Amino acid sequence: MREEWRLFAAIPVPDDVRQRVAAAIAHLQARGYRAKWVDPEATHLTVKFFGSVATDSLPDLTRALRKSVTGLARFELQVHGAGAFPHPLRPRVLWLGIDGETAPLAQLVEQVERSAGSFAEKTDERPFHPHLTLARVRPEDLATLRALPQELERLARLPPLPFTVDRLTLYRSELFRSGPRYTIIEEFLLR
Ligand code: 2AM
Repeated sequence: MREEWRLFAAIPVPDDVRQRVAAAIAHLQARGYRAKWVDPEATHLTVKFFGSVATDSLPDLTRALRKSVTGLARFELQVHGAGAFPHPLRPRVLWLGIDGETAPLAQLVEQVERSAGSFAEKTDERPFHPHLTLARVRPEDLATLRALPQELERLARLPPLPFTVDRLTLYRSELFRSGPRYTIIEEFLLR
């Protein structure tokens, strides 16, 4: 049978950003919030989720991703802001926001979409909204998220935390009962 891997392309983040995610999670947990928290060590900024891709296509996909970063220089982003998808009053995903040099980020996203978008299992029509996921909210968690808009505002007031984007990484995601495990397939360095 032909093998398929669950793949996504993302920007890896440095230690201090992972620590910011861990601190935000600890803050919300201390409020008694329950949710499916991410492992802060696995934090990344998703650029493109491909879903299941035949392993036969990996050479073509990596070639397409390499092409998509060609000519792009490193840039600076910041962790800043916090929110919930689709809305703080109907939360399904809790996140920390991203700002800074969002123009080169948008260019990277556009070039990845143009070069490699056809490898995705499904097309995602939603506009790209850069974020670092903190948690996924299950229906049974909702009652624990007291005063969520106010808590998100509190997290949003933390000082912006800058980091450098110097690469795009192709990850494989394997889902286990204990949570997802991400492994690096290939890295594409920016200039
Ligand atoms: P996230 O960036 O909001 O956390 C690996 O699953 C990564 O791809 C996750 O970080 C996840 O979301 C992102 N992703 C985007 N679309 C997805 C989808 N339809 N299913 C699973 N993960 C998705």
